[in-house]
Amino acid sequence: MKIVLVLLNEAVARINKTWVTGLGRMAYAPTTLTQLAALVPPELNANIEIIDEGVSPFDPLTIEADLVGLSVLTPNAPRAYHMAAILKSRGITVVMGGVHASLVPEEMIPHADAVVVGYAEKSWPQLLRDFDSHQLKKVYTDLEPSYFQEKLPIPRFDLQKNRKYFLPYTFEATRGCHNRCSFCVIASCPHFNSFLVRDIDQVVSQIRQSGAKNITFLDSSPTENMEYIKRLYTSLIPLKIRWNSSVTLKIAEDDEWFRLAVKSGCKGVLLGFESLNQDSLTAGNKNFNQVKRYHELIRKLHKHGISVLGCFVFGFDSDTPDIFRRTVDFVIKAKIDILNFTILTPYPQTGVLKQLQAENRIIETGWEHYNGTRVVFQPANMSVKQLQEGYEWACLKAYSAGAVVKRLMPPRSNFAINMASNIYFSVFNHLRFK
Ligand code: B12
Ligand code: SF4
Repeated sequence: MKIVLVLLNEAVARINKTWVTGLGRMAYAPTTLTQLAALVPPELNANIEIIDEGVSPFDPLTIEADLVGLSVLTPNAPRAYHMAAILKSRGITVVMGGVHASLVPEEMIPHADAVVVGYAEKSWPQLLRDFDSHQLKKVYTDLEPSYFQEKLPIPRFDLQKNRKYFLPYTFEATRGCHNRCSFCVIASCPHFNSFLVRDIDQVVSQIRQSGAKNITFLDSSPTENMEYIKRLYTSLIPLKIRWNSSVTLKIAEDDEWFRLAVKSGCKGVLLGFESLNQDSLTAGNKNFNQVKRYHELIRKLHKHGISVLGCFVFGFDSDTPDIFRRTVDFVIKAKIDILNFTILTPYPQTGVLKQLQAENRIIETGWEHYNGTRVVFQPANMSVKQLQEGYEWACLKAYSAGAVVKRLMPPRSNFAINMASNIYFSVFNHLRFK
């Protein structure tokens, strides 16, 4: 049996430049495909191929497979449906899973031979056994995600094009989140919002087995359980690795977090600042972020040799047209190492979507526009054009040569990798917006 697992990425595919995919993602590899590949039952003797569209093209017209598994985030759904039609016309069985499958399974069902809802550690191996015995069902759902605490196989890094990523080794220690930010899919989707932790010995053992010395945790919000995370960091110390992970601003005053993070090899954190408007944070149900503490926290992280990937969202109801200039000025002054700006996007099931629908403010329903770079709703305090143009201006300005130099100089820890990432994102933004 030949199985091909594909992680679609319409952003890279849309640019359609071989050298963009050739360059590779200047960041981490996804973990979805390597994990799904590891779950394929050994008795099926399957030949498995994984394709991350972020770094390799995928052509449904030429791919050879018995079964193609498509991992679908919302902006990729229309392409997934188009590709599924081609694959099915060639007699290839199409299975769809991923966040969009879990948010709106009913939409996906007509396009796929089978849809996997929620996490797939139990359902995916069962689906493959059913396929092998010609008993494929239409929908598979893991109702009890407690298997995350069980022993899981090590991700199949051997199938991944490791050389195409800066950080090929990605892991998970926790899943889900306790918080309920109104714009976040993890918060609103019942399949993903329970906070789960893995057995620390297993996490450590998987990292050790992989032989990786530079890893990334793709957990949504691992610092939700500080007691757990400090035990994890303590167990990472003997591995002598370097690691990156997302965190929330809840770490700000926890000196022990800093001590253990540094001692265990923390080199970078992803921080969802989201906004410089405290009112927007309150409306988004994320007012544990205190804007007045941002500068101090970034300084503290830099002092400890930890780089910051700062995420900001534009288009909250309290945002006025000055938000773009204010944010760019802030990120330069605060010297944030790497930036991710997005436009507020009302993903299925989120509180933001419910509010905008109730107020009749959705102006675009095509999922291909729901990629965080397009305005799909009527903003409250500016026009659609102002939000779209202000967002693109902010991306280009914050990644302009002058701004990059101001943000990264004088050189701090991780200077070379941060500079390389900034150059990549700067070029990527020009391709997207110019
Ligand atoms: C790493 C990551 C990325 C990576 C890789 C994407 C990926 N799918 O792995 C990159 C950088 C490419 C990325 C990009 C984006 N991301 Co992202 N990303 C994440 C993050 C932090 C972790 C994903 C992950 O690895 N989870 C762990 C794995 C094991 O879980 P999983 O992918 O869900 O897979 C499990 C199941 O879903 C299922 N499954 C998944 N696919 C398939 C396929 C088959 C065939 C089967 C059987 C099962 C199956 O089985 C897996 C094992 O249980 C999540 C947050 C989160 N914690 O999920 C956000 C998240 C998925 N991203 C999100 C968003 C918004 C984006 C962007 C639009 C952001 C942006 N504006 O730039 C882009 C879209 C890119 C594009 N245009 O295609 C949203 C999802 C929105 C949505 N409705 O789809 C999330 C949930 C963040 C959030 N809190 O809102 N992202
Ligand atoms: S803290 Fe992060 S992962 Fe948790 S609900 Fe808010 S945005 Fe989502």
